[in-house]
Amino acid sequence: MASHSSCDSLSSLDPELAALVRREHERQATTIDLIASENHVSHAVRTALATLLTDKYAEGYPGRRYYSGCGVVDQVETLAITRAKAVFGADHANVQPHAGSQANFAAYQALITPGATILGMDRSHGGHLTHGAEVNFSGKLFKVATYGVDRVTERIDYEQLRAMARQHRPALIVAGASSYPRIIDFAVFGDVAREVGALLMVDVAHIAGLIAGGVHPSPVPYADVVTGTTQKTLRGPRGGFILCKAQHASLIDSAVFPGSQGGPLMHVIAAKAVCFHEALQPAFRTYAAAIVSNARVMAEELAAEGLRVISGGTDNHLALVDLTPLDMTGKQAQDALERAGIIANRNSIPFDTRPPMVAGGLRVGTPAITTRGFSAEEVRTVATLVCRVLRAPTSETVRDDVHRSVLELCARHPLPGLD
Ligand code: DSN
Repeated sequence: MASHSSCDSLSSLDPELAALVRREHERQATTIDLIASENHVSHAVRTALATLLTDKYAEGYPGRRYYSGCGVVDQVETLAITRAKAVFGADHANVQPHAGSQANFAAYQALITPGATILGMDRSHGGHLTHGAEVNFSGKLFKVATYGVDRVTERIDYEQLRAMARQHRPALIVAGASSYPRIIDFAVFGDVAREVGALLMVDVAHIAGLIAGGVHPSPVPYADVVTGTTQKTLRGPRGGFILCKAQHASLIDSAVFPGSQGGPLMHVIAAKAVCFHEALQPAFRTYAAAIVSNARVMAEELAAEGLRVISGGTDNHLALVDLTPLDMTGKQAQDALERAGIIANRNSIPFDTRPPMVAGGLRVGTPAITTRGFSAEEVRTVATLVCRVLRAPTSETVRDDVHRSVLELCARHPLPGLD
């Protein structure tokens, strides 16, 4: 275990921290991770993250830096940019955003001004904080109108989207979600944006890997700007990126630096380059397809066990469960599952009556367990374990029984990328 934790040199220098890293390794190795936004990176990504590229200040962009000594990191960043463009077929890529929120902040800054109206997906229907939530900068800086899902189908109500766009005439429409289990029709978003003279930004943070792997349609042909993160389905380091059409390139670059960030994290950009390289390999298409088929199996089994799955299933990497028929909150479900060794998160569901900290739903995703190599049959077993816990959240017998099964499954699938 110790050597796998990349912690050997830390052990003597900083035993306190090394012990914490080991504990986190142990936790990940012995639990089943169903958090839809998490994944396990490859050894190559982790190696790039741990390089001395972290030492270098490189404000600016390749060939136009503010400090000297940037010849090598220029090539690192250019490699990441070239690969990102190849993965997504984009005109331009900026790989400097430290995270998805920073990518979104920069995109807004490039495209619109404070006080402008944005039209984004309601957070309880699946939208992200940065798509206009009032507690977030996006809700404070902009006037916000929202669209959501249809009450019956629980799929995006594209007619409502069009009606809201006509009514509010937003400067920018934001597509993309954190907890929406269905394919998003970016062509319709593009059409609505054109009709009302709005720009279109698509946040693909969750589905970037599915797009790269060819199992979700790409927004690149329709969107002015696409933002994303590398750590979720794309299975790279924590970080953001922005893709855009050529005409927005200079505004996007200026909005990232100097507009909203200082020196780029060159070690993370190096790891992004590795991640984009991995995403270009044929094996990544197989991985992306397996994420989706595993999520389908998960949703089917949860439904077969009698749970209400929002929208009746999934087309992507996640499923959402409505816990109200079980008279249980998302928080209670999350805590009960964690006690049994299953890590998932409470989540608001469409038309939720509970606050987000409590929430009426549970979000489950398959990127991490697919990376660990869980077969469809094992995913089915995981779903039945989830159901057992949700049906008897306070039973110690069920908890112990499920925990034993979790440990057996985890033992069969060691954490990847640690050799
Ligand atoms: N925290 C991410 C998620 O879990 O979806 C979104 O930022």
